[in-house]
Amino acid sequence: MPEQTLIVLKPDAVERNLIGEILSRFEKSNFTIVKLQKLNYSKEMAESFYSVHKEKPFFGELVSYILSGSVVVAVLEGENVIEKVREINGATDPEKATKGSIRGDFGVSITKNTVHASDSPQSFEKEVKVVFS
Ligand code: FUP
Repeated sequence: MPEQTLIVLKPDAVERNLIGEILSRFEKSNFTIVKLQKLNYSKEMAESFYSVHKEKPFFGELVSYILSGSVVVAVLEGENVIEKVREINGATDPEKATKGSIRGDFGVSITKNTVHASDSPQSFEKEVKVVFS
């Protein structure tokens, strides 16, 4: 059964014209782009999207960063896509991400880490409703 995940190309990716480069990595890994849109989060969307991190010290910074510019959101589909896309993205902190991963190659900092991907089917269901509703 093909699985789906949600990815977000964050403001640092969009500002540096990395949309094509990043999407092509997912396509070359044989994942299908099912939905694709450029948009700006509202404050309500951002707080809901990141609600699992509400109590974390970095929550405010996370929300204000995702509101700082346009993003590209996409639904990707394929075998084991949730786990595979998180491998392609690399570790949360670009300094720890391997070279060849998206965050390893393009990440600026732990906040400006270029890309988001759902970490479970439950997260995907929640996140897709926030960005495609
Ligand atoms: P990930 O699933 O790899 O995106 O990482 P997390 O769910 O752990 O974190 C979500 C977002 O919070 C990350 F994209 C970056 C941000 N973050 C910080 O800004 N500081 C931290 O110490 C940890 C995460």
